[in-house]
Amino acid sequence: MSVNFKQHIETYKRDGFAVFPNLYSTDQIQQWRKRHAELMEDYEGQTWFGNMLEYAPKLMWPAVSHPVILDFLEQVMGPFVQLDNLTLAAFPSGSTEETENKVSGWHRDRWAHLPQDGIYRPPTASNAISYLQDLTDGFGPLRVISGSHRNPVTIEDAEARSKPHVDETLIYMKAGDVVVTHNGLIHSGTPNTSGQWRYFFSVYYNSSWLKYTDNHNGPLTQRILAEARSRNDYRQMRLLGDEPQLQARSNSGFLVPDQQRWQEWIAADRNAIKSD
Ligand SMILES: O=C(O)CCC(=O)C(=O)O
Repeated sequence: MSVNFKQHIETYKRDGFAVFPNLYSTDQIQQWRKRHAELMEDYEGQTWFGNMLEYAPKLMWPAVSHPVILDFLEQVMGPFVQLDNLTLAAFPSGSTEETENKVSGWHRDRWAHLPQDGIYRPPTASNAISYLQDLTDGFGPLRVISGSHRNPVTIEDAEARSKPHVDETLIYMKAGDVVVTHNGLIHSGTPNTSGQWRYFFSVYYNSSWLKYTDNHNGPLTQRILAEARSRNDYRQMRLLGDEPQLQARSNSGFLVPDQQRWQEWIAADRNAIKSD
């Protein structure tokens, strides 16, 4: 897979998001939808599931550890990328009259802050969002306010938080595309009026210097961690909160450019992996 990382990094820094087309296969998407339907049946109509790694480790791990997403995030966050939470949800369809001229709810994401000064700063968390169907006007596009990860954009009026915004961009994601958002980017979904479920899938990563939201202590998640440890795969271990180098790397002295250090650590992690 050839991905233009330089272009994606520039876009992400400028706009607060970057779209990676076609990262997940139709087969994966079908399996994730099927698993969601099973969970809905098991949990009597619940539609929102966090902790998805423990619910479906084999189906979910390829998304969580996707090399394109991780390579990208390591360039914008440094090699400090952990899984904060993994969510699979389905939004029911509502009527067009009720949802006319409405958005689902503008917000910045977990671990963000209100930017002050227009200057880009690396994210403390980043969301890899995808949808398990193409987003049309009926299914409801993703809406973003470009640049709001750098600028002190506020929406203080409660009613305006569910109205279209003058500076919004609508993104009609295709099934299989992944949009990676800076946690300071203001965004919103759009109410679903398609007559079908609208599936939303979020792999939310945060800095491994922070706590994480999901519970990574379940037996199935721990089995993945044990396997990563057996290969000395620090990048995969770190995703699940285990990072032997954290104390040294988070106290490195900070006397050379961060980017330079990050590349050294990324290479060191790669070289440490045991080959079979
Ligand atoms: O529904 C969507 O399209 C976006 C949802 C979202 O951004 C969120 O839940 O944080």
